[in-house]
Amino acid sequence: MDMKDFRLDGKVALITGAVYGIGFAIAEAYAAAGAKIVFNCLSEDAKEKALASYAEKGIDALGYVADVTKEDEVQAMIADIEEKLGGVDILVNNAGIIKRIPMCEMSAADFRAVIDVDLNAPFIMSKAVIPGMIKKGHGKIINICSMMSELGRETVSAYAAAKGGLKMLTRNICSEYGEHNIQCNGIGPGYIATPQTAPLRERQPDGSRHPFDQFIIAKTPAGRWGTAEDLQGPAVFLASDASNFVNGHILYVDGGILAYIGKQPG
Ligand code: NAP
Ligand code: GCO
Repeated sequence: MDMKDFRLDGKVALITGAVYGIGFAIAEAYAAAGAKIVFNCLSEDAKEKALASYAEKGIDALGYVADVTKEDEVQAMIADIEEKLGGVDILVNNAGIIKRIPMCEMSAADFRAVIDVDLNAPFIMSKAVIPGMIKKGHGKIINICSMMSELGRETVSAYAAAKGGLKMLTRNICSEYGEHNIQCNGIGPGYIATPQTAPLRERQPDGSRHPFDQFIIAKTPAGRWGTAEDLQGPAVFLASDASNFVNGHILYVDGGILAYIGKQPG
């Protein structure tokens, strides 16, 4: 066992939606491990802001404006990466949205929008990079799943359906392309303090913690929300040669939520 197996030197890593939050933290860790960072986002403004954020960290990232749900934009981005950098070695399907609406009040359009970004897009992205990975003789695809890949809760029907589907897409890519030395695994973060969960942590008018914030603290053996940095080590492991015989696995990084019935109230 050589510790260099945990390095990413010489690898090109594309992390979708990596302008802040979990994606940005994963990109930071990959850069520290030696990878060339590539990201996409939805606007020139977001790209410029992200490039500045990366530069502040000493990371010379390559950014694209590309909507992960638009196959033509994705194909053009991947073709340009192949021309400029020789293709993608590591893909992290990180870009995602959530719409917290009771199912019977949710429009079909809203349901489809969540499925489009959180499930259809990882299919589009993976389909775009796998041919190049086959030519290279190796590849890593990491899908950012969720507690909702295993559990439901009120108001997140579309998100849970998407993340449950993403778990099975992960296993199917493993099944279909493992023979090409492509490993496809998932990371299932617990409740992480990012802009996506900010509404669940807002202080109440009386200054008390949000009820959901208190609920998550009681449900998490670690007794805290996760940080994007908590995901960095697992993400580097799954992108590195150290995990070449790990395939089709969802690595839950949740502080123990899935193992725990929850703290007794009072
Ligand atoms: P976030 O703060 O909402 O960031 C998501 C990023 O994805 C944003 O930059 C967003 O762009 C981008 N994005 C959305 N739709 C896109 C599209 N069509 N094309 C390109 N980029 C797009 O989310 P996060 O908390 O960092 O979560 C990142 C991933 O982890 C998501 O897949 C999420 O479901 C998953 N996750 C999060 C948690 C958590 O507790 N935070 C836990 C488990 C799993 P804009 O900035 O333009 O909106
Ligand atoms: C929610 C949260 C969660 C987290 C994450 C948990 O409303 O329940 O947004 O879904 O984002 O997916 O793993």
